[in-house]
Parts: sequence; C-alpha cells; structure tokens
Amino acid sequence: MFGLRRARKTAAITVACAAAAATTLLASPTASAAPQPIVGGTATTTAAYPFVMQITDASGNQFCGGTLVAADKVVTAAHCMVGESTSSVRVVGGRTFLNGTDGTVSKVGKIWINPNYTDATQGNDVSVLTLSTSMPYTAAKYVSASDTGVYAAGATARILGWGTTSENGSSSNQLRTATVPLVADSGCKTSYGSDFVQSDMVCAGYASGGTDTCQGDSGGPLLIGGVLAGITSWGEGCAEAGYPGVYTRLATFSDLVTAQVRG
Ligand code: 4AZ
Repeated sequence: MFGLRRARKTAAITVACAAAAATTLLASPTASAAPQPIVGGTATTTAAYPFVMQITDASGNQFCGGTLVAADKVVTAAHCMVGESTSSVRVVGGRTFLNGTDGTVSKVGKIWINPNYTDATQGNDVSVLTLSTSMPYTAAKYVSASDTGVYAAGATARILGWGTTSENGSSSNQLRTATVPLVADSGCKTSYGSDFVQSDMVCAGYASGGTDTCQGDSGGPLLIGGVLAGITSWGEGCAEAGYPGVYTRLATFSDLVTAQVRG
C-alpha cells in the first residue's frame, strides 16, 4: 500500500510536487519512464567505501545517502532533511546491505540545513548532520573552496548509493557504485535551462544515459579522485539520454560545511 512505504526524498522535478510526494511518487511515474537501469554500476561494500552512510528513518528504512567527513559529521542533501527532525532520522555506517544489522547506528544531535535552500532546482542543496555517536570509519576528504578545477568536463566521477536500480524501481539491497563523466556546464544548461544553477551544481552522466543515480541515492557522494566533490541532488528521471544527474557543487559550499564540521 502507498502509505506503508516511506516516500524517498526526491528532488527536482518530483520535488515540485513535494506536498503530495508520497502518493505522487508511487502513483504517477513520469511520462517518459521506460525503465532505465541506474547501472553500468556494480555492487560494492562499505569496507571499500567506509565513509558512505545510510540515512534512515527511526524504523531503519533507508531514504537517502550521506558521507562521513569527520567522526561525527555527515554531509548530505538539504532536500533529504527538509521536514525531518533529530528524532526522525538515524545514520548507519559500515552496513553494506539495507537488510543488514551490522555496522554502527547513530542518532542525530543536530541537523544543519543550508539556510538558503528552498528546493533542489534552486541550488544550495547541502546539509550537515552532527551525530550523537561517532563513527569508527574513515572519513572522506572533501573539496576546498578553491578546488574549482576538479569539475573539468570529462573528468571521471564516482557515484554510490542504495537507490533504485531503475526509474520508479526498487532500491538495491547492496551498496552500488558507478563512474560517470562530468558534463560541461553548457551541456547541462542545454538539458535543464534555468533549473541548472552553475554556481551550485555540476552534472554527470553519459550523453546516451544508462548510468546514473536514482531515487534513494540522494544525499550520497560524488567523488572525484577519491575526494568528495558533489552530493546527489536531482535530475529528470534516471539514466535518461540527454538528462545527466545533477549534483551539488560542493566546492561552492566547502567553507559553510567546514564551519559546521568545526562547530
Ligand atoms: C532522487 O529522487 C533522485 N538521476 C536522485 C538522483 C537523480 C534523480 C532523482 C538523478 O533521489
């Protein structure tokens, strides 16, 4: 039944109808939605990527990803945290499988949402969680404000998550990863027009589609050279030709994130 499944936090085109998200998501697939595999990706483990965190509700249902950047700090998407409270979310580290019971579960002591955030297509899609319990896993390095050169078109980025493996499909029980090329800002503008905010976003994906993040991957990492450089944010559908995934351009928000990490 519709009510049983917690609506995953969805961005962009879906977020526009956020009020009705729970029903919308399940009841009305986007018009274009021939199922497209996220894939091109492969199953992986949190042992290989120890900083990749599940963000779950209080019952343990994963709805977003996050990245450990300090023992008690997790970077995720603002759109994942809107409407949440410290008592409604948990962060799970060291758990490769959604149905696992291993790893470390932490409550959240503080949720910082970028105060400029309104919706994912307007940019500013970044949030930092302060954990109640430190994670015994290696944190990821993240880009600094001056690291603007990492976003060169054609550079290879790695995406990770437990999200759906097809548009409107089911989540993956096992953590998955794929690599996708960064798309030039001009190309992303062609795809998304004024919804692409160049200062705040970066796009990644193949022109022909086929490999992408999807529902439930939001908030999770986009790595460039092993360094956290983006946050899964939004896109038109998943893995569609001509519609790359859109990621928060983390360098733009690096100093804001650092203020939270130090705070
Ligand atoms: C989502 O709803 C979502 N293809 C994440 C990523 C993308 C689209 C939607 C990009 O969480």
